[in-house]
Amino acid sequence: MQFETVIHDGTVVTPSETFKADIGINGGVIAAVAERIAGGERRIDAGGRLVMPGGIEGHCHIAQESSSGVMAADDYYSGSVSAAFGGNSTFIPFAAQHRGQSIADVIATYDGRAAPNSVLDYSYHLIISDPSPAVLEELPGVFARGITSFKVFMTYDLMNIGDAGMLDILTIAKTHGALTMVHAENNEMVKWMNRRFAAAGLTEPKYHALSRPELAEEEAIHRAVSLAKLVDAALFIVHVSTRGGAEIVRREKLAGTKLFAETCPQYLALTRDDLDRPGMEGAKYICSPPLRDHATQEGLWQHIRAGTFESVSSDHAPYRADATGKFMNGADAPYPKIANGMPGIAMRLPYLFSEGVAKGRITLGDFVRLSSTNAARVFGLDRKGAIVPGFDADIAIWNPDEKRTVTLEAQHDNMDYSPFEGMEITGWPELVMNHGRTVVEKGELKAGRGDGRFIARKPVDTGAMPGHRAVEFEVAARYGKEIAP
Ligand code: DUC
Ligand code: ZN
Ligand code: ZN
Ligand code: ZN
Repeated sequence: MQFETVIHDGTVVTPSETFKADIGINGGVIAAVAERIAGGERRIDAGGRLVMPGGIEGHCHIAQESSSGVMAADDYYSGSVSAAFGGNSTFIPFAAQHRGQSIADVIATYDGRAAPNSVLDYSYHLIISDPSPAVLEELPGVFARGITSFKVFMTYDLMNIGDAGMLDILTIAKTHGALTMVHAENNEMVKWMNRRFAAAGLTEPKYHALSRPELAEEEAIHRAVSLAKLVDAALFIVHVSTRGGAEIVRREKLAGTKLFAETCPQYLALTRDDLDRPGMEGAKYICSPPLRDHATQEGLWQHIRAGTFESVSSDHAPYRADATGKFMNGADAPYPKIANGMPGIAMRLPYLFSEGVAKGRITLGDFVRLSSTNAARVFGLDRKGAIVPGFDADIAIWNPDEKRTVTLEAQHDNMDYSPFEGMEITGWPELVMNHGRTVVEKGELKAGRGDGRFIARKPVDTGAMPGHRAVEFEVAARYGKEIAP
């Protein structure tokens, strides 16, 4: 067989195995994985390198207006370029409904933003902020288009849909095999804390963290899980930031609840002390749920190792530290009026590799699962997330020994700061491929605006519970190997 591209002499990583192999690629698809593959119109030398499935970024805010009207600094071009430089082949940003808007209008808007601009394959999670009867009627058409997940909020007055709204959506999702994602924080607790701090004149950025206590997340996660169980629907808890919340997820999964969850690098790398930097510097570290403490970081790593989380996602929410973003309401705005979120789409995988794999906290197989395979499985990308024949050639070639100090310039996004600036990283992606196209190679962008494709996703596969084990079996089965149960 003749191949368009052959990646040779690399070390291939799957969730369950690491082995030397060559990869043959034709028509954007992995056509062969074998010990030696000769020929190839293009031969890519991966000697001394790790060859892994390209990252799948399952949580990022691209070309999205927040409910208070702040536009993300990254559009589908800069967002996808930054993701690619960070080792991702595919991403799934949000298409966000504002109240009163029809879903058809939302999807058309995001198609217009994404299709002409994305250098990577993409899909959307639909954010629903207004589950009116007319909107609920539109949802089956959205699933039919291959948008099989959406996010709802339990916090923010302009987003929170209430328990009954969540039950309506969970019920429809269950009928169609869609996955409901939830931002879980108790809105009333946060608002009550905000009023108390405002009355006492405590409005600097550091009070943001205190205003959104761990209990607000833990209570909401417990409630969200209870609502999902009431109607027997699958649920995905986004950006878990507390040990208590993670413990609820772990317990429920062990009991067989159809539950998935993620955490994010910022909760592993930073603490609420970063909000107390001089002047208004702390505003750069305002995100929700907020940064916690060192004990939480350690606890979240333990949960990562224990399999509590399917994925580690960036929650890239890029608001510049100027009047277009963080300081939209003035340079001295009180913390409730500062945009929530921080950038990190390019740092998710280097950080996870460096602090996880290079420091011995997780295995290479864990890295592949957390960065790619599980997101593909959970979000219905049935031809992505693993290096197996028949799958898309979405591949990242990593130099596990490369050392870098993080700089803003290396992010390739439209931001004016990086919360990871100055960190020392071991391991970096050198070449990123999407559907057989080289997107990034040796620090250079090789793909063009609009080269990425919209990917229609499959329904959520709750038969894959608890997730990564099923993926291991599937990958092993394709290679004709056995894994002990
Ligand atoms: N939730 C997110 O998922 N991202 C940014 C801000 C928020 O509240
Ligand atoms: Zn959120
Ligand atoms: Zn987010
Ligand atoms: Zn496992």
